[in-house]
Amino acid sequence: MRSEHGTVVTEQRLTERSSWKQLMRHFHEVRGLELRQLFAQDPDRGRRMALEAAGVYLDYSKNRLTDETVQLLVALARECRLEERIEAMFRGEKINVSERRAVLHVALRAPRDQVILVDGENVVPEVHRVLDRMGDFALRVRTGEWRGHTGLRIRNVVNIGIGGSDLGPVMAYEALTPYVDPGITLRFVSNVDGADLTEATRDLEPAETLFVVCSKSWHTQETLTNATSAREWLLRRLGDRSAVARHFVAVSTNAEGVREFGIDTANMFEFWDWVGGRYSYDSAIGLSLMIAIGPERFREMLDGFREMDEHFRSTPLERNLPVLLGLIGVWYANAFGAETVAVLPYSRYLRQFPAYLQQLEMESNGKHVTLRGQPVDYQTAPILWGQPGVNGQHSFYQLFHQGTRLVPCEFIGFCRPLSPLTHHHDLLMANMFAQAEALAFGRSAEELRAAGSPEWQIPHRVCEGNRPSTTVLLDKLTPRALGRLVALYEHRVFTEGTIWGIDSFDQWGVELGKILADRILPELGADGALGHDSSTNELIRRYRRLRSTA
Ligand code: G6Q
Repeated sequence: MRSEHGTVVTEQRLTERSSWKQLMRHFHEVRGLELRQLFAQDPDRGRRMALEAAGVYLDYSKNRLTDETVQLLVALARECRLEERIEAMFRGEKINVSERRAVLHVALRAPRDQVILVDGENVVPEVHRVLDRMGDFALRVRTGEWRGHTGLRIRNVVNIGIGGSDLGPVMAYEALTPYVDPGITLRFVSNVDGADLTEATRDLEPAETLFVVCSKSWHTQETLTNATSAREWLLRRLGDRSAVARHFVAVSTNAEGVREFGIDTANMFEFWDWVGGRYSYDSAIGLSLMIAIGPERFREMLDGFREMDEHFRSTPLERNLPVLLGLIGVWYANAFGAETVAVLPYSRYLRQFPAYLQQLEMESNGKHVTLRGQPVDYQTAPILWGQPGVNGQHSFYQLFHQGTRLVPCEFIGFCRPLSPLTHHHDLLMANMFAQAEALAFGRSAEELRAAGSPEWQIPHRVCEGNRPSTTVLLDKLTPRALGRLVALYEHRVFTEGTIWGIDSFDQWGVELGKILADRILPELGADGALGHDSSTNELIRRYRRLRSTA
């Protein structure tokens, strides 16, 4: 059915759907199946249960599922109207119901000739106008045409922003380090902890530094505080207030706020309310990244996003990579009751990727009510975490292999390295493949005995196996590959959110803390009575005492 805003909304409780009930009955039949057994029964499983599209190879064979599981998951997706929801998003319908907004990050990478209407207006020409302006500005900085107030070339770019205005650019900058212009130093300031700005600017020359202040709303206290302190830092060294115009640019939807702050709106790059913060780094929020890698590389990245968008929109659910990845997420969260998912990139350059995905998944799908505001009676987003593989092997992987919890793992690797030390790459990838194999098949008491293990040690050494994992394999980490990978996960989150029937595009949960912090801030420097709970009151009192003696 359709809501008053024309949005398709779920009308039946997920747990009452026939496909859900069938899936859960099926779970009780297959929950005891062992991956060893499944692979032994079907020697072709590793080839059959893999998909390739838009340059991404997805091997889901080492998951605890059968062909029937996949069929039932797809049937569930159909009953939850996933196909219609995908179309609704691409058509610009207001599927973010709690904020009454369209969700159109896909328009950020649409080709120039595509038409996507929001409230009757085609947004694609605007997207390209801003992209062209960004490209022009990035080139001027990179070539030295845009100079600082004293005439010196810009050598440092500091991105100030938080949450969605930080995590994407940081992640992508780290991921694309080998493509970064070596003449430009890019730093990121997000935390309101003064140490962030102090450390980021410690060794920078103000006359050679450009600040890119990113805030969709231009109301975010952390960002505005950092931007104000950055302006003071600049003016302390350069003196002249007019220097701000050459050293500050803004990325925002709020022109008035930007003007009030003192940044010329001629140096403001816009985006729109239909781009969610955590889905925005391919908008103007990626300006600092574009300065670092250049507009051509940035556009290659957008091409990668678009390839995955097209695959997601046009491929039947059974062969759709983001859909499969999302459905497997639902299978573990709701059937097995897995609390977490570990994302393990075997690439140093993807070290920020788990942190980025954490926001994407947990802020999008960490919800407790359906689109119609009804409490859910099933789990929604898992706790997503992770860090680059190999290092983790020497740390927390022990729990994966022999701990008591089920942690579905997602391995991400590349066939070709970026480092000139190419001989390291085989070792890196051997480890990734070996971990997935070890998790799935383990090592039995018989195998240990045959290998000569002393009997008393065997219980400690046995690895039961049957630990599920999915492997995502790409050719090489390029801007295009990064775009494909990020879009894969964006649409995976969308798929899960659609099954759970929730609004993946709002984030009301972060509001409360902000409101309370605003209330507490003036209390910290005052003496008056406190009206919080006894714990908060006591913490504030103690802070007041020690703060005044500091
Ligand atoms: C992302 C969230 C949130 C947001 C930050 C920064 O989806 O909305 O992380 O990006 O709170 O907001 P501003 O860009 O408005 O400063």
